[in-house]
Amino acid sequence: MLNLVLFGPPGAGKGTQSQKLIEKYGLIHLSTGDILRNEIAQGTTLGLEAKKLMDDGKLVPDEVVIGMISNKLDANADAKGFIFDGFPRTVAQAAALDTLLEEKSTAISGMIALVVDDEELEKRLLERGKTSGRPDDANPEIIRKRINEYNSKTTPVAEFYKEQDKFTSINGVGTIDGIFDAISEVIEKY
Ligand code: B4P
Repeated sequence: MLNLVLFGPPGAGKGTQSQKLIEKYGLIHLSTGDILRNEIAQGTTLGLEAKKLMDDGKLVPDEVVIGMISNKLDANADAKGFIFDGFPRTVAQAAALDTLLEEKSTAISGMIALVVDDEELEKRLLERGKTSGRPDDANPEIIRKRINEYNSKTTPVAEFYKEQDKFTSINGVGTIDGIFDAISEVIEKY
């Protein structure tokens, strides 16, 4: 089973690359951002709570996203593998994911981190904000808050996978196809 964690700051291209990877490798795409936005669109209690935090650039509580991922793993028991996009975003989420996968007699194959500088991230997110309708992409202050949340709470997740010898970083600035080729090269080695 191929279980990939695609890692990087907001706007690094995780969602963009995931779309190409699911086509090539036939994996199930689990994006906690997409699942949360779907809850918001449906107006669920969870969605309403999450919206307040997301619109303010903050992370949603660990137990909420861990529960969502657990449900998705159960619902896709016969999958060839998964791409985890935007999850885990904290060390607690990473530890919980290890436990959930162990219960299913599988594990993370590797984490691939996309490295992109802050200036480029801000540019991409503001550009997407013109058409996405996402409140968290609409203003520079919220975008900087998201990048700060990433730096304080999410960067330690890379250490978690480095300790397991499962970490690779690649340059996330360049053409979408060029970055995709670099990711594919890493995956072929798993
Ligand atoms: P996410 O939905 O994960 O959003 P993201 O970080 O903005 O996305 P991504 O990196 O995938 O960017 P994309 O490819 O689209 O999270 C949103 C919010 O949800 C979080 O702030 C948090 O509140 C909450 N949340 C989600 N998961 C959580 C968790 N596990 N725990 C707690 N809270 C959680 O790329 C961005 C733009 O760049 C696009 O417009 C794209 O076209 C462009 N782009 C991509 N690659 C490019 C390239 N190579 N060159 C130029 N532009 C490129």
